[in-house]
Amino acid sequence: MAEPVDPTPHPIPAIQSAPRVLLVDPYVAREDPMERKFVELYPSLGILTLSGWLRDHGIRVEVTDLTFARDAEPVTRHVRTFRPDLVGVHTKTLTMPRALEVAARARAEGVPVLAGGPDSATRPEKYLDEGFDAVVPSEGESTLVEAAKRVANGQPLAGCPGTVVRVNGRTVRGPPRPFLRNLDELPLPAWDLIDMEAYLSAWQRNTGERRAAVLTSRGCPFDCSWCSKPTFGRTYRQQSVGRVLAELAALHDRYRVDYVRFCDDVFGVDRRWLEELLGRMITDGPHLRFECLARVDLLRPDLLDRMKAAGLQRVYLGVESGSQKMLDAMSRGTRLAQIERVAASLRTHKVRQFWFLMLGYPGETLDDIEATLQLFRRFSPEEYSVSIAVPVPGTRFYETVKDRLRGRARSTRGSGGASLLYEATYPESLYRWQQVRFAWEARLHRIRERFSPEVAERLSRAADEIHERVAKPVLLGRSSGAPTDETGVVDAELPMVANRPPHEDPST
Ligand code: B12
Ligand code: SF4
Repeated sequence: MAEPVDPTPHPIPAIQSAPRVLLVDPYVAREDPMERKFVELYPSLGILTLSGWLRDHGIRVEVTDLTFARDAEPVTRHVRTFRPDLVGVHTKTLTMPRALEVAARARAEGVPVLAGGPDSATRPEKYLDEGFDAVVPSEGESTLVEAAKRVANGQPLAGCPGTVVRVNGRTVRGPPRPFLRNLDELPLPAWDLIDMEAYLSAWQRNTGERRAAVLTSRGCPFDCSWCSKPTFGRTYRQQSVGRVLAELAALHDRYRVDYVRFCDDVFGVDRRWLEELLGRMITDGPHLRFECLARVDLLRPDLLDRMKAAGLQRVYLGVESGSQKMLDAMSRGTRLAQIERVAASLRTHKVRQFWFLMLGYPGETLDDIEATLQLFRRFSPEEYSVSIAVPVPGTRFYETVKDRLRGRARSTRGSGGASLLYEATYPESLYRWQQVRFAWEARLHRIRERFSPEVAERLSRAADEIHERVAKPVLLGRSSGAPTDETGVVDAELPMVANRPPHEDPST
């Protein structure tokens, strides 16, 4: 296989008439309460890849990354100095208020604004209502090049393939734009346009490692019923091993990166591809430590040996439930036996495991939740997140429960998973209580490891007793005197689980 040529750095074409685009990541870390507790800072790969692509296509591009800023003021300054033809904003549900502010600032300077990214892809109308000139609800590279040229040439955006715009109050969708077929055409992310050192030294201070994010594929071929895949849908495209190694080498050589998070929805869908990558990482380097999201049906024990040898430190696993019935209901396509085998094998290989668990999916009974807790107890993952199922528009899960939505405002963290958004089998307080049981179980595990297994065992039994004799009857409304919520079911005030969901969805 031919090695792809490292396409960066790209000299900016010295043509004065080249269209100018300013891309903005509106995420301000200091405003994010999660970020104060846990470091999980990576620059947006969407912004960086788009930037590299635009440069390759003769467009002058700069980036305002608000991650380390105090507010959105740098946007105004940057628009005034750079004088772009177009401002493009990356959107997530969490950052919508800031994205709207960025749009207002750009418009105040007379510059049209485009939105792209997962939140605007799910609800483009909202962004158009709030002052954006267009939304790009899918893969952005080619669409942004065409949009920039149109704007610079004074042509309308209406009808541009891959866009959604308003014309005389009507929402007009341009024809769909085909996905890029060959992901090796993508340039390396334009790391030089942001302050990479700020990210890397934040990681270094907190973990001793210089960590960066890498994406080797786009999309996911699986079909879990609650998973929302707004931008890339069910398509699946993979970069070549050579292209991935070129990116790893560039991060290592230019930025002294020594730890990589593979951000693919599912890392290593293609077994042969993964084998080749691991082999080359082991023999040729760069020798980096890494973490990834994986599916239990793909992580075979012999593969784990190779992954460990290549530097694997941590795996995120979408375990979801300890009940086969629920895994089937979610169309996970995984078996309990696979979860058990992988969890045991990761322990043997001394690879940290982060489990994603979900409560409250339709059809789940208390016995199913108990089965999940027992599985959790048996394998005691080092890290976990247990969320309450979030019906995201566009998913089969959403379609199933859309007549039972509780009409709550969307959580600003997107699929927050901390509250119940539809009328499920049990009251929200029951799920919150179950989350507390998982948190308690995780603490007991630490006691078991550090102090005394006997004490942990006794506390574990006591917790089960409290659940059976007190919590369950109270929360299911079988005792009087407890406050009830709007559905008439008992709703006790329960603490939130204090673990971090670094990611709710997709959770493989
Ligand atoms: C890696 C990742 C992370 C990493 C890195 C985050 C980062 N800085 O980008 C970490 C773990 C830190 C993270 C954190 C969070 N994440 Co996250 N993350 C992802 C993941 C798996 C990949 C993102 C990625 O790199 N994609 C690859 C790039 C190339 O795609 P892209 O960003 O979508 O960009 C393309 C298009 O959208 C479009 N585009 C994007 N922006 C723009 C702008 C313009 C102008 C245009 C024209 C086009 C355009 O073109 C791009 C190239 O084709 C996605 C799932 C996914 N498959 O996308 C979730 C995802 C983006 N995360 C999500 C969430 C909820 C979060 C958190 C809020 C979770 C939490 N509990 O804290 C935080 C937010 C933190 C933050 N900084 O914003 C949700 C967002 C849902 C939503 N509606 O907002 C997603 C979609 C997962 C999901 N399905 O729920 N995340
Ligand atoms: S949850 Fe993971 S495996 Fe399932 S469809 Fe979503 S991205 Fe794919």
